[in-house]
Formats: sequence, structure tokens, C-alpha cells
Amino acid sequence: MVSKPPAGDPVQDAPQVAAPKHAAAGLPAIGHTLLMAQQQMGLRRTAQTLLKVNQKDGFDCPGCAWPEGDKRHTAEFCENGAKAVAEEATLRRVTPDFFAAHPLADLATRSGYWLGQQGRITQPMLLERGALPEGAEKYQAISWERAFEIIAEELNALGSPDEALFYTSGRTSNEAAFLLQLFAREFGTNNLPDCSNMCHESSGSALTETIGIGKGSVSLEDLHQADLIVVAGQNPGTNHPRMLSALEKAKAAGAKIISVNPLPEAGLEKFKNPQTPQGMIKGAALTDLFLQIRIGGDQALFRLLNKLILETEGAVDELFVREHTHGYEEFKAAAQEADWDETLAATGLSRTEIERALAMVLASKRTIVCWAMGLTQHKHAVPTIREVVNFLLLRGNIGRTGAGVCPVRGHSNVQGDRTMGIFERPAPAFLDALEKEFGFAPPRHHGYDVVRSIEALRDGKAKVFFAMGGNFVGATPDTEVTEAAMRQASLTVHVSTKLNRSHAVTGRRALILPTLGRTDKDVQKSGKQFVTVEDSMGMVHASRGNLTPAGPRLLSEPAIVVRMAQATLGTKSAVDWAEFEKDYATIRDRIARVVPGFEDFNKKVAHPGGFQLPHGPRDERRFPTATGKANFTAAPVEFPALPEGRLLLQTLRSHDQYNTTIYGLDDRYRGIKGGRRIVMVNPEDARELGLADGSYTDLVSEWKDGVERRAPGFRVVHYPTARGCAAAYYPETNVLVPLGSTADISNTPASKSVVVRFERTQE
Ligand SMILES: Nc1nc2c(c(=O)[nH]1)N[C@H]1C(S)=C(S)[C@@H](COP(=O)(O)OP(=O)(O)OC[C@H]3O[C@@H](n4cnc5c(=O)[nH]c(N)nc54)[C@H](O)[C@@H]3O)O[C@H]1N2
Ligand SMILES: Nc1nc2c(c(=O)[nH]1)N[C@H]1C(S)=C(S)[C@@H](COP(=O)(O)OP(=O)(O)OC[C@H]3O[C@@H](n4cnc5c(=O)[nH]c(N)nc54)[C@H](O)[C@@H]3O)O[C@H]1N2
Ligand SMILES: [Mo]
Repeated sequence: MVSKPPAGDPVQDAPQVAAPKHAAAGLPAIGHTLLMAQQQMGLRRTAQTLLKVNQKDGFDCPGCAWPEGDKRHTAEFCENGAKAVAEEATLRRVTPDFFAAHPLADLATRSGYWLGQQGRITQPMLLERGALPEGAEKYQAISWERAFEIIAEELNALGSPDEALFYTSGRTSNEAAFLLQLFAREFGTNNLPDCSNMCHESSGSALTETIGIGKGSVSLEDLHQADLIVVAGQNPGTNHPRMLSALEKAKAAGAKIISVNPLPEAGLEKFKNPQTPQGMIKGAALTDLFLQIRIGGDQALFRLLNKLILETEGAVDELFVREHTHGYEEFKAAAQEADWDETLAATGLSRTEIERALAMVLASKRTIVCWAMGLTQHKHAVPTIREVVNFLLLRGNIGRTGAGVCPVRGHSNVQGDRTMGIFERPAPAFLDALEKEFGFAPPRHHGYDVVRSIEALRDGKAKVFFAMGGNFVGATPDTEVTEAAMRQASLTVHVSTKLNRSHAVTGRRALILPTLGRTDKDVQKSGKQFVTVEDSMGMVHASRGNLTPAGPRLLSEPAIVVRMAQATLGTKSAVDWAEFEKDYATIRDRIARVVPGFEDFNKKVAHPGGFQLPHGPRDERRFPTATGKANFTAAPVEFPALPEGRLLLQTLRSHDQYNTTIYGLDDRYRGIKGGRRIVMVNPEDARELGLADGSYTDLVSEWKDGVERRAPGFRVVHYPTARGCAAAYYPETNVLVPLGSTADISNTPASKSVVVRFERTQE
């Protein structure tokens, strides 16, 4: 299998390389922000939007899920938040004329960058394969009525509701998400895969089992008050830039920071806060101890730290362990087995480094561990995160000020979507509440997650694919397999703001349904609407767009679900769908009666800044697990084995992208410019493998199925990553991630541990 760089795309991928940076943000960040914003939105719209980001009467930034503090600056945005806004609020338009000029065959040759740069989609479009000769097939404008008729026709023709898949990406509001799961379940399926399956599912799996709730246990205030913050497997300088302000504040109050990462990330080294004049000039050093770990070595590291804590007189919080935990003895026995040599091999760290880390851990009374994709996307991701929980439990670091677990979420409302019931394995209590409120019997058997959805399409078990946002084809692993699977569908539907690869790889019939984004004004029969979102720390608040939408024919996400439900279920439905479209407050009234913590939703959300959802472990050290206590776990230690002549490749984000949305071709902090097909390799490894800096190599992934997956033409960049490791950007490298290579338990694609070999690029 080979993925080629698209031909016929005017964008040249010609990477140039300079030295990596050692600080994030500062003046260059502001310059880049304003330039990109102005190119997309013009001056007036730039001013109109950027001043409204994350203000209490404005919209929630469609960038990341980092929370907003209580004191807001006039410009409460970061460089990458501004890019996300500019992409959405762009003045460029994709009209029916665009589709007339670009048949499917043409769209299929374009890069994701080019597709995204064309602008906002303005009308519903339909493509029927076979209607025109191959190569000439085109999307054509249709009416909304006809679009919903087609969806209803295809859904109602299925042999079973389980042949339909309803995917959600994490920008979807609480209101739209609640309606989508309601429709899917009334239609008769729990097939509600979402981007979370590829993202923090491992965190959810690990936390639910150990502390009883799959969400982080800290607030912003806790970060400010911590003694020690461990940031493992996360690049906040690029992906959660506002987190740097919290780290800066914690440091100013005396906190220490350990970063655990195979890459030295500029944002973790030093932060030049653009909100303060002093920060702009001098900047604050953030990391006190950088543990340059080998990919996949984190479980071994935390296991050894745990053993060392256990061996230190008085280091364990005995009272907490006795009163609030379960499984301590078994865990202790396993931890005592931890071995220095094995840990040094797994992590690539030195004994001194681990001893320094231990000293900082023991000196801290309040410890927080933050993590993201560097921990979640491995085969042993779930036991790794459980080991982090063991680490915190040992010293009582859950449910007290300045301490706790902090999985830093990705998409701005991915956490809220799950709270609203977007989950293929819903809890029985949630279904009971739904049944009681709406009077129909939701299906009880589990549905497909993302990977199983692809398998179901491939095997002909699923035929209709509906996506509420996102870029399923672009974001999922094993691109060739996934694209072939998608082409077998009878109908693919994408509710989208902008074009992406998923619109170019379609089922027999394909619909594009253009929708409003966060920045757009949403007016319905009862007047101007707002929606709500939940951030990474369980705060729920309102989001109000204020821009004139991209065209008069866009529908909001809730309106699209309502009309799809009406067309599909007709008079059979037990639900009064029409009221939901008229007034979103009526959706919130229903959420209030179904989802715990949302009682008086409309009243609470009227409060500027919103409200915090309850969290047993955080609020009262109540652990709603099977044992009623916080559970220690004792899984065997695992780390990836690397055959001779191979490296472990992680697929990660550049500074100029939002997942599959590519803002530009630079990765400023890492010194890369003008191209994305690069692979970062440690100079020592490069020497041994004969990979000269600036030479071109194919990446070939090796997996037990014996299939050869190849991504050709990557420029080698000698880069100070950990030994044995390599890094290249997603989604270009998704072709290398085998569909079957997933995390145990969570089934998340192991996108951060791909075994690759290198072959000189021919041509
Ligand atoms: N601007 C911008 N913001 C975003 C996004 C975006 O694409 N652009 N995406 C959003 C989404 S959906 C998400 S989930 C988050 C993602 O946020 P991150 O998780 O920060 O994203 P990645 O680029 O995947 O970076 C993974 C980090 O983990 C490190 N890492 C890789 N493997 C290992 C390992 O085995 N151990 C350790 N300790 N570290 C490792 C990498 O070197 C890198 O620093 O960001 C969100 N915010
Ligand atoms: N190899 C590899 N693969 C990965 C990852 C990795 O690190 N490595 N990371 C994984 C992670 S963490 C995630 S979260 C997934 C992301 O997977 P997705 O969430 O599916 O992908 P995105 O690229 O975020 O989706 C972008 C598209 O969303 C649409 N969109 C944007 N805003 C809106 C809106 O307001 N409404 C609607 N309806 N549509 C909108 C636009 O059409 C845009 O093209 O990718 C995963 N895939
Ligand atoms: Mo994510």
C-alpha cells in the first residue's frame, strides 16, 4: 500500500530546516496571528471576531478544550485559537460553481491543505456515483428537503438500524450532540463512534476503572496551587497554548515542572506571555526537569517511581490509602518487582535523572499529572495511565487542592459530547433516563467505535455513514483500508463547514450538508440562539456566535438533526422534534432531566462563566467504582520492542494545523518551514541507519499482518528526539498505522508507536 503526495495540487511541499526554537509565543506569535487572520477574514471581521473569543458574552474558541480563567483579558486568545477562528470565519466560499469546476476525480487529487483553503461551503450538495462517466462525477446543488428525503430513504431501506453509523467530531455543541444520540437511539442503534475513540478513550477507560469517572479531577485553580506539575506526552505550546499561562502562574507561586517527552518542545522550555509586557521580553522558563523518554516508556517510568516511593519511609499517604483505596497490597507486590535495568532500557533515561525526578516527587505535597496523546495512543496506553493513577493515589494526590489527574482534552467540546451520550457503550443508567424521559426503548447492545465502524463498512455490515463534523477518512488509521471501506457505503453524509478529504472519498451517494460554526450567528423562530460546551475541567458555559453566516442556506447542527429525524421517523417518533429547532432552551430542558449534574440547566448556564459539573473524586473523595474506592491496579509492565534497524515512529501535530485542517506548511517552533513531508530522527540513529540530513526516505511500516504500508518521499531532519524514536506529521502518515494496531481495552489506534524501516526514495 502506498500513499502518494497528491498530484495536480498547486501547493509545493519543499521543507526547509532551521534550528528549533527554545521559547513559545511572544511577539512572532502575535505577528503570525494577525497575518493569518487578516488573509482569511479581512480587517473588519478580524477585529470583530478576535475580541469576542472566550469572552463571557462571546463564543467559545473552536480551538482546544483548555478552560477559561475567571479574569479574562480583552484578547483572550492564543495564536492557534486565532488560526482556528480565522479558518472558520474566512470570507472565502465554496459554491456550486466550485463543484462544477472540480469533479470528484479532481477533488481526490488535492491535498487537505488545498481543500481547506477553498473556504466555507454554502449549499447542500449531492453526488451520485455512476450518474456520469467515471472521472466526470460531480457534486450538484440540491434542496434541503431532497437531502433529508435521501437520508430517510437510505436509512429506512437498511436491513437493521445497526447498519447505520453516526460519527461525531468534538466541535459539536451539547445541544446538537444530545439530539444526535437521541435520534440514533430512537432509530435503533448505539453506533455512535466519535473522535474521542482516537483521542482520550484510553484516559476514559483507565480513569473510569480506577477513580470511577472518566474525566480530569483538577480545576485551573488547582494548577495554580500545585507544588509539582508533571506534563507527560503533551505539547501545550502548540496544542493548548493557554495552558502555558497556567504553568507560568504555577511557577511564579513556586511550583516545579517535570516534562516527560521524547522531544524537547519549545513551549515547555520557555513561555513568552503575550498578555504581559514583561513576559513578552524576558519570558519564563517552565521546565525544571526534562525527562527525554523513549516512546512508550512511561508505564515503566511511573512503575519504578512508585516502587521508590514505596521504599521511602513516610512517603506513602497511609491514611488516604487505607480509607479511600482498594487493591493496594496486590499493587505493592507488583511494584516491588520493578527493575532498574529494565526501566533504564524502556525509558532511555539515566539513573540520575530518575533519582532527580523522585526527589521532586517526594518534596511535593500537591502533585498534578497532565497528559495528552503521547500517553493515550499506544498499545499499552490504558495500563500506562492506570500507573499514573497509582502514582497519584500513593501520596493521596486526588481530591485535594493543587493535586489530581489532568487529561488535557483535544477538541473544544469533545468532553461535552460524551457527557451528552455520544458513546457506543452507553451506561444502562443513561439509557434508563432516556427511556423514562422520551418513552421509547433505546437499544441496549453496544455499538461500533471508530475502528469497528471501519471494519463494519469494509465487511459490508454497515452501509450508511453520517458524520456530524470532522474528517473521518482523514483522521482514521490505515488510510487505504479506510478509503476502500468508505467507498463501499451506499450513502455517506457529512455535516461540514469546510471541505476535506472525506468529501472526496464517498459512498455510492454522498451528501455535503453545510452548517453554522461557533462564530456564526444562529437565529431560529424564537430568536437568537446560543449553544453550550464543556471544557477539559468540567465547566459548562454558553457560546454565542456573532458573525453573519457564510450564506443564507446554511442550517445549524441542531436543525439538521431535527429535520433528519422528522424525515426518517415521521409520525412513528415519540419525540416532539419541531420544538427543539425553534428554541434550543427546550433541548436544554430535556438534557436537564436526563443527564446528572444538569438540573436547572437553563438557569445555571445564564450565569456568566457557566457552572461546574459535579465530580465525586474531586469534590468529596467519593469514588463511584465497582469497589466504591479508588482502585490501585497491577498490570505487567510493557514497552515497545524494536527490531534491529527500525525506529518507533510517532505521528503528531505541527504548529500550523488543527488535526486534519492544515493552516500552513510551517512548524515554527521546530524550525521546519514550507513543507510537511519530513521525518525527525536522532542524529546518532540517523548515522547508524545511513540517513543523511536532507536526504529523502520512504517510511515503511511493519506489522504482524505482513502487509507493507509505505509513505514515500520524506525529507530526513536530524533532530534531538530520544534514541530509537522518530516523528512525522499526521495525517500524512496515517497510511502507516495498521487498523488492527490499537490500544488494549480502549481500542484507540496506536498512532504514537508505529514500527518503521527506512528505504531511500527512488526518483
Ligand atoms: N493548534 C492545535 N491545537 C490542538 C490540536 C491541533 O491539531 N492543533 N488538536 C487538538 C486535539 S484533538 C488534541 S487530542 C490535542 C493533542 O495535543 P497533543 O497530545 O499535545 O498533540 P500531539 O501533537 O499528538 O503531541 C503529542 C506529544 O506527545 C509526545 N509523545 C509522543 N509519544 C510519547 C510517549 O510515548 N511518551 C511521552 N511521554 N510523550 C510522547 C510528543 O513528542 C508530543 O509532544 O490538541 C488539541 N489542540
Ligand atoms: N495518526 C494519527 N491520527 C490521529 C491522531 C494522531 O495524533 N495521529 N489524532 C487523533 C485525534 S486526537 C483526533 S481528535 C482525531 C480528529 O478527528 P476529526 O475530529 O474527525 O478531524 P478534524 O480534522 O478535527 O475535523 C476537521 C473538519 O471538521 C469540520 N468542522 C469544523 N468545524 C465544524 C463545525 O463547527 N461543525 C461541523 N459540523 N463541522 C465542522 C470541517 O469540515 C473540518 O474539515 O484524529 C485522530 N487521528
Ligand atoms: Mo483529539
